[in-house]
Amino acid sequence: MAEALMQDQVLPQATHHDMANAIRALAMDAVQKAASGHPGMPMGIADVATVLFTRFLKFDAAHPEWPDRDRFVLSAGHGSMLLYALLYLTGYPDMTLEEIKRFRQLGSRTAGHPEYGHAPGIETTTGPLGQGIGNAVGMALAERLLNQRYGDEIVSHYTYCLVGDGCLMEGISQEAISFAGHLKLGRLIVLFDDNQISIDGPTSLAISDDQLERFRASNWHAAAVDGHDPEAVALAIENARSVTDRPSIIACRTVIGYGAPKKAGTASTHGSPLGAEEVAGAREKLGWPYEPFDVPEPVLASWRMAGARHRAAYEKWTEAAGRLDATARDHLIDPIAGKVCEEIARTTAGLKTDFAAEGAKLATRQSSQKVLEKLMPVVPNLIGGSADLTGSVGTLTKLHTIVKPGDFAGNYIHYGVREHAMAAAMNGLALHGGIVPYGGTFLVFSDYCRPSIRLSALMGQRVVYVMTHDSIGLGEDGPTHQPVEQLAALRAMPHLLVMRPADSVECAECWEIALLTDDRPTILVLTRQGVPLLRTAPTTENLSAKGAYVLVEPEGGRDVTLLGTGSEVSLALDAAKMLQGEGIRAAVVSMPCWELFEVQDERYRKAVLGEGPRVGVEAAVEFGWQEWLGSEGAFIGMRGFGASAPAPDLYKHFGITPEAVAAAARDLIVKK
Ligand SMILES: Cc1ncc(C[n+]2csc(CCOP(=O)(O)OP(=O)(O)O)c2C)c(N)n1
Repeated sequence: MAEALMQDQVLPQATHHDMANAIRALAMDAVQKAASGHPGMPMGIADVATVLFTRFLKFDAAHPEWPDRDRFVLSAGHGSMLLYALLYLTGYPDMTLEEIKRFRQLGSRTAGHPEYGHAPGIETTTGPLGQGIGNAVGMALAERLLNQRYGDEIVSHYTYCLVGDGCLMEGISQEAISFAGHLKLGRLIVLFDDNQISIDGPTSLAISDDQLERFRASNWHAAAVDGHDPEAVALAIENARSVTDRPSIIACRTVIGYGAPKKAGTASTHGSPLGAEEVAGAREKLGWPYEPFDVPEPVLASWRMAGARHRAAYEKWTEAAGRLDATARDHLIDPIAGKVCEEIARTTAGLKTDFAAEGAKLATRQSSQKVLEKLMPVVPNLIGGSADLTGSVGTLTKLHTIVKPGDFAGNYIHYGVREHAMAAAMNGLALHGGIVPYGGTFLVFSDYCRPSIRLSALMGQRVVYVMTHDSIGLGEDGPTHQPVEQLAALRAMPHLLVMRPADSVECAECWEIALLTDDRPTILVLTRQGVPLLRTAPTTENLSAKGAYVLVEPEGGRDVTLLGTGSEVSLALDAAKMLQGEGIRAAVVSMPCWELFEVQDERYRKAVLGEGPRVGVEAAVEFGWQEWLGSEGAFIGMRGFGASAPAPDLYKHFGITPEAVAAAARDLIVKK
């Protein structure tokens, strides 16, 4: 009822049709000017978007960072002009008409696909189809988790997600849908642009699913409407909002390129400019006689009213949030703010001392679990989980409680065997604010999450991936489970921190870095097998933060430098001891994080790497090691896939041994 009144306030001057046409016109004009882009989707879904943004979506364009705003995720990111038009029309200050005119140009806020951080109101980066719906599930989950902690006055909002046929064809959508239905995320409402067209033509070329039945089978409320009937759309959204124990999907039947006289309803409107003639024809057909980029004042004013209509709600919220204590308020945006940073550092320092005192041989996955157990009380809203490998990856501690369907008091999520959706949902959790997500699986299955990891990196989100069973060291499960190329592939990804700690002390240091780095994701690459403690006298300084450091410096200068990561650092140490017995002076360097080492100053890097010959050792492929070893160096590692056998046998079989490292060092010294 309250929403209906709002509608009256919003639309005194312009009709729904004109408001929707403003979106259509901006989309076709911007694509036409850029000579590239996707006009069809925004033109087709304009009616639905107008209903959503003028009658339902809780937001205040002047305060885009309002933590309790509804989230709108454009999963079908190719329809970016829809989002840009909406942001401009509703009055987001950074989305000017100039930006719309600079659609897809270098340095504009209006990139080809929506880029998180380019302008407020872009809630996530989308474009790779299906990712947005995964993010939306994470955001809707974040809302429920924080609602449970802060109450309705502070956190109570919806997540709306616009998907196309493409998003629903992607496999990740199945994982996300199934997970959201299981958790009973009633505040998640998916709007499906059911236009039955994709790039190749009609969707019937490739799919004949009953989409709504598919959602219903996963415990969703599902409805279908005519997406060009605003009242029907409004009623469907109203109904969806009243369903509190299930997420909802509304299939909105639309015509792609609506209004284009010849091309509407065809794939030709999907991803190319309509052409001058068709644009002129659309203007006529839609009854939009205005110049390109011209939105007449009454229409713009109505849109601007829509963008400001929740100002009072925003102010009420600000007042309520003002009554929270300052720390709680800060943590609503960033749980690792203020004192928490110091406490993390203090906790990891204490852990390092304890690990050193115990001197135990531990798998780094076990060390990680111990670190987590100590960090849990320090970091509010550190939300853990695993894709059905909880016991193996050490992501659960005795301090955790489990998030259950409809009950969000817990802080540990059983994501099920859904690695891809786990990673996409973690992006959503992080983007929402108020939560630091981490989640675990085996390193080899990073391939199953890679598209979402890439978006964590592109968006600079603090997501911590706990990836264990990191080499042939996992043993008997064999080559399907033994990563060999994943480290290289992950290191190739810009802006991602790949950390492979060598022992418990490094593990504590890497966790500290992961949590204190608020603008990029981290992958913690951890062993299944036990590794000895190497840092027997840990420094208070976080040595892993430099990416690589000298673990052993021989007296009297170096003959050779042995470089290793993770479980192979101890092999390098053993090799150094062997060489020492022969009078060869070998330094040992641990390299837990290449990306951090790369940005150290040249002097430090040179000092660590040494002048002489170098041998690298890592139970993975050589790709990338050339950077550290130079053309003269030697590498001991994997040259192909692994095998099924006990780990010690595999290390011998593949020649990744201290003897092999020592032999390579001798060879290099002789050659020199
Ligand atoms: C993962 C992924 N695969 C392929 C593409 C390329 N692509 C962009 S849009 C699209 C078709 C999408 O069809 P639909 O969702 O129906 O959008 P519409 O045609 O309605 O605009 C494809 C294949 C992509 N962006 N992401």
